[in-house]
Amino acid sequence: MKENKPIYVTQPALPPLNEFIEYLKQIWESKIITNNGLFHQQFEKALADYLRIKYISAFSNGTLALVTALQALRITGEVITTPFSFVATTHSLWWNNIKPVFADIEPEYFNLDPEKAESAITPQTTAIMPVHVYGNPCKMERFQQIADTYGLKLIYDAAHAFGVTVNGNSLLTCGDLSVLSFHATKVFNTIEGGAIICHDEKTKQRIDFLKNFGFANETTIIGPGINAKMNELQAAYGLLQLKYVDEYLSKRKDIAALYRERLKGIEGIRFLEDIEGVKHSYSYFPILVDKEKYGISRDELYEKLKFYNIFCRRYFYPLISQFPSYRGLASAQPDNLPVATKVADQVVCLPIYPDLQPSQVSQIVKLIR
Ligand code: T4K
Repeated sequence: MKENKPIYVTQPALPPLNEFIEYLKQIWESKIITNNGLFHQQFEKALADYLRIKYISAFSNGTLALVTALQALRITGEVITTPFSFVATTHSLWWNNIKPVFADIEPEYFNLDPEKAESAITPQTTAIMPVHVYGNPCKMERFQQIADTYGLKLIYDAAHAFGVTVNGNSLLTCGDLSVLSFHATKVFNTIEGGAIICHDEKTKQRIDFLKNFGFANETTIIGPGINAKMNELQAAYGLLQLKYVDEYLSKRKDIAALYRERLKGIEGIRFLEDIEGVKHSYSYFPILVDKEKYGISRDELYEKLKFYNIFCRRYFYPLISQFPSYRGLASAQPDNLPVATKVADQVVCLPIYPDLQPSQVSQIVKLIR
């Protein structure tokens, strides 16, 4: 039966409106609506506490946070990155006039393969930018080892990894910088938003200057900063969201468990399992469709579900390396990226969000079966 109400790949979790109105009243009262106001300051502190990290700078979105992270570390030349991500990862390099060098991903969790990244290092390489795809942690120890050996910076795109811990430690403590996204489609949203996590006061100060046009004070500009500040409405909304995020994460965990239980044993459908010692974010629920075994292709399944008003997304197809701005690069050629090419052709993300009902999961799985 065709679903009447469309089911989208995600739907933002919103905090109770009446609670938000109380915050809005305070903003209307103070008339401070942006530029490091009280809620912005409180939000950064509350985020640092929640994420168990020391230094965080809130941003208007994750893309500008990525662009600024590269600026903050003065990255130039070539940066090794993954083709299997949202296009903003590589766009942030483009905006900094940095040449992206794509290396292949691992078949298990689809993150940048450290060994392939190491092989791609040239005298022009200054940094590696892996992504914790779907919130699954990269091989962080190995990346750090490579970065230390070759004297490279390590910037993680952690857009999908809000709240993820490994053996109780936040993965945001790894590398030189990590970047979060708080976009509407993310586990934790501030409508639009993002953040950079760093490990010392000086770096945070530089990042804070850069996100505010480069202003160090009224008359000193440290460089060509950008305007990437989070406003007071977003920060207040974010403060409120922090009260509910554990509930959102726990509902997502239950939905993922239900999908796994129901999808088990379908020939040609593969899904990812949790990793021991990792607290996951359940940002996405990707499955891989093996046409030979399943009978129909990923695209045919995607279209079929769409026909029934279930709007999945093929994150991340096409690969970033296939877009016109990047496909001319030597590293973008498919024979350099066999694993990523295969995964991009087989992957589809099923709906997952806190308000998704078990009956809807059953309906989706029934169609897949
Ligand atoms: N790095 C990585 C690894 C990323 O994944 C992203 C963003 C970034 C960096 C950049 O961070 P931001 O600058 O965005 O903070 C979405 C998001 O726009 C994007 O934030 C996200 N990654 C990417 C993976 O997905 P689209 O084009 O698929 O979004 P859209 O508008 O089609 O939304 C998907 C579905 O969600 C819709 O069909 C319905 C639902 N939806 C969406 C919105 C915006 C709602 O129900 N309500 C909403 O307000 O890119």
